[in-house]
Amino acid sequence: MTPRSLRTTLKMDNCTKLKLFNLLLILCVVNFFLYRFFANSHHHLGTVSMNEPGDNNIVLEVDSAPSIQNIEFPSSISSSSTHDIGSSIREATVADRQDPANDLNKESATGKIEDVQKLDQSTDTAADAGDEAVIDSQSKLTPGNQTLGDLPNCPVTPPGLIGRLATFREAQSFEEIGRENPEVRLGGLYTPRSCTALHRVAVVVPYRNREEHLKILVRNLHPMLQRQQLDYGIFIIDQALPGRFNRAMLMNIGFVEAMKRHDYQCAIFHDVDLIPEDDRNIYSCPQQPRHLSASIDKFNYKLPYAGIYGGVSAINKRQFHELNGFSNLYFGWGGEDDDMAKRLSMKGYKITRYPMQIARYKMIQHKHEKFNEVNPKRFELLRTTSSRQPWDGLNSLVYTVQKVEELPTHTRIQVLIREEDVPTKP
Ligand code: UD2
Ligand code: MN
Repeated sequence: MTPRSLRTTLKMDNCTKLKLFNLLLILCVVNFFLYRFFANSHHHLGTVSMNEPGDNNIVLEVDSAPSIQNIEFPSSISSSSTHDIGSSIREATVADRQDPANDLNKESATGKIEDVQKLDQSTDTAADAGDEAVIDSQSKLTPGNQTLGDLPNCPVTPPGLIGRLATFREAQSFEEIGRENPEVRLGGLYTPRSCTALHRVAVVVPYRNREEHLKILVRNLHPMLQRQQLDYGIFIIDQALPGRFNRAMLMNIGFVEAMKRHDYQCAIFHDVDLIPEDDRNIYSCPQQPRHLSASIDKFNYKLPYAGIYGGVSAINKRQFHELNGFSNLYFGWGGEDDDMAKRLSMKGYKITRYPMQIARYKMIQHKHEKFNEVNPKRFELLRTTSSRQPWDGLNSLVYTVQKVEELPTHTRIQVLIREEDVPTKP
């Protein structure tokens, strides 16, 4: 090859290389857009109607858009070999950014994040600065205004989490469960000893005559909530006979009674028969209302409808006041949770959820009780949610506390509700 022809070959090569490079660049850009397009269409839940068995469709927007982030997986979780950690899909919220559960956007020892789904793209309507009910990481207050001196704040990701849990499915006495949890104080109260909790949480359980369920619930909850390093109390609001059961009103009462006793930042409303299966399902105070029991065995670990808000839910104090709590008018089974979902949407809040792999619960099998028969008026009531909201709720509560008991595992508040005393008009 002469020097001249060599030069031509080299020149040709450079030219081809440039063309190839350009082609690759174009392919990369096209690929990027294609990926974004498919990721979006895969995760968009869109508008879904809430189909209660029977009729009545309430349309609720569940907004979502994906985003992928890289966060390292905490060693406490990745090192667990005995438990199934589940997958990493997470319906995170923008407002969750400061939330301990936010650090759970991760997967296995590789630290790889497959998917982070945002359910809540909102502009933090609820996360206003100065929201005292949201994480108050500087606070040294504990229930009862105890000062914990110079304890550091608890870490955002509790170090002792296990992941998927082997749930207890049998009951012992409350005393025995208390002995199993020696750091839980009388009344079912707990404050972490080594650090100042980031969240002060009242767990409120609407209740009547389900002692076996209650024993199983508190046996499962106490170890989990302690590992989550929360400052919490468990309040059982026990509706005395006679009268039809009113779950929503009991939750209103539980909220008021718990807040009277301690300086809680939020409430977690908890059905007695739902047993959490994963301790990464953190019972922290959310910035947007959170539906915790998204994934229940009874529903094959699928969301029955997008706007479902029954089972276990969390809301901060200020928002609950703003909503005027739950309606007091739902006597008997059904509708009260959908009424709350409508209140939330009316006020511009969005229901947020943890990923289905984490928000898992077992429901203890049961029959419907005699005094909790399906409420035939529920659909009629649901049509007037927005007009009732200003006067039907926390500001129209009428009840009598009959008895307060501080047990080793919980505070039991027995209340009498008289259906005829509950205001039905403004
Ligand atoms: C669904 C909802 C529940 C509620 C209810 C309609 C889920 C997972 N659960 O539950 O939150 O909206 O429908 O009202 O979406 N209870 C007693 N004693 C009674 C009756 C009820 O303690 O005699 C309490 C207990 O905490 C129970 C809860 O009320 O878990 C809900 O009642 P349910 O379990 O009979 O109703 P279920 O499972 O259909
Ligand atoms: Mn149930």
